[in-house]
Amino acid sequence: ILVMTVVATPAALPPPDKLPSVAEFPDVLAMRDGTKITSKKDWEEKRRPELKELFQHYMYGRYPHLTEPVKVVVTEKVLFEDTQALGGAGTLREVEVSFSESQWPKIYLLIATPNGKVPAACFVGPNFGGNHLLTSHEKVRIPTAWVPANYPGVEKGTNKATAAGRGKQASTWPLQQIVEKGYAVATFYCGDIQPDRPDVREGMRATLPVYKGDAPLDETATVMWWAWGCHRAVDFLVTDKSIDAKRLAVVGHSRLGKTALLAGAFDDRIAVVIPHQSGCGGAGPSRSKNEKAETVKRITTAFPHWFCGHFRAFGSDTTKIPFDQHALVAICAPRPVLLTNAEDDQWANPSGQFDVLTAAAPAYKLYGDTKPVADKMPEQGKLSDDRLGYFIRAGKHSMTPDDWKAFTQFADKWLK
Ligand code: GTR
Repeated sequence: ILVMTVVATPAALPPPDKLPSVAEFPDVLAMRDGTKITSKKDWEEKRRPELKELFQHYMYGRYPHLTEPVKVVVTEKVLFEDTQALGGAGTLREVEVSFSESQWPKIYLLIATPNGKVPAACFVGPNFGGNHLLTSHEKVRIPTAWVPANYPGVEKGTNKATAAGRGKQASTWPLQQIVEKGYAVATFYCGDIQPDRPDVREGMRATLPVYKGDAPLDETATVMWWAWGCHRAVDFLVTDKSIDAKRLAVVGHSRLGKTALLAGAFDDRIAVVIPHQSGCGGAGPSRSKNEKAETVKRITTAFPHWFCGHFRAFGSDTTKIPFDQHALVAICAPRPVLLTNAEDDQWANPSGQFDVLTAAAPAYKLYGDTKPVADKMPEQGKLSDDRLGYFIRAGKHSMTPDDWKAFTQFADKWLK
């Protein structure tokens, strides 16, 4: 499988403190020089590339391995396949995906496909602690990479996953429920691409140069690495005959929801984008009116590695950010995006996320959808399945079988 060689051209952009202050969301259709975009053509040729450049430079860091033309060749090996898994409803397998550069870490895709219903539309996304947490199937590989200490079955003091974790988070990616709805699902451990900790040249970050002083302020940050990993999973899925390459939906929860949105924005092969409770740095606005929500200052302090150095520099003055998160949603246009939330999870800013959808709508209108988003936030438990969709349920910060009901219901409209 051979993948693109795009060369990014870092533009001369001012440092964060030299940018003009804009109190509201910057107009998604206005270029930095003030030119207003009125056609799909100019959006695609001018504003969309400008936004992609701005998001790399000021927030997520550069899209990996494009500054030099590097070929990302992916090869795969099936580690196991069980055609009678998931109560007989599906086939479960795990595929080892490796890259052309042999020193790069591998990813391990756990794939469930609905028996008798292939090629199937497929949900794809990273998981937090390893594939083995999502099923008790004993063939599923235990990660060997660093895993966070607070996950089930992780050995004390060593950050090593063990078999004691098998199936302990099965409700977060309910494989059987998904295949019973006729969908395939593919997931991988995010830490195989990039372990979730700062300042260590490990995972894919080990492929970056080591600097004597500080790293460049637009160096690829962890959320961008994870999004890149999603794209590498997509590289495999589009070649697999049990998957319908035209019907892929990217899903992720929380920090991995931020990842899902970025992955969708930067890869047009992804047909539907579902960031779940993604909050600040994802579908939550940086210019927030919700006082209970996480702020840019807070997130860049607590998780300095998720975003690039420039983003940290905005600190408490988010008015200088030359975009807001509506622009990341807009980059996905005209592809459907579903933002899902929970009432008790104000930290992820559910109402701010609805504002983000509304502010992204002008880009979608360029594609002829005259009403891409609901007039107001839908009531609890009721899916708004517009092209810019929204769902909020009761309860807390988690990804549950009920959330997956909303995801598959949205997919029933946009991927069937
Ligand atoms: C929190 C963080 C959120 C969200 C969450 C998660 O601590 O503040 O932005 O990413 O972690 O990933 O569960």
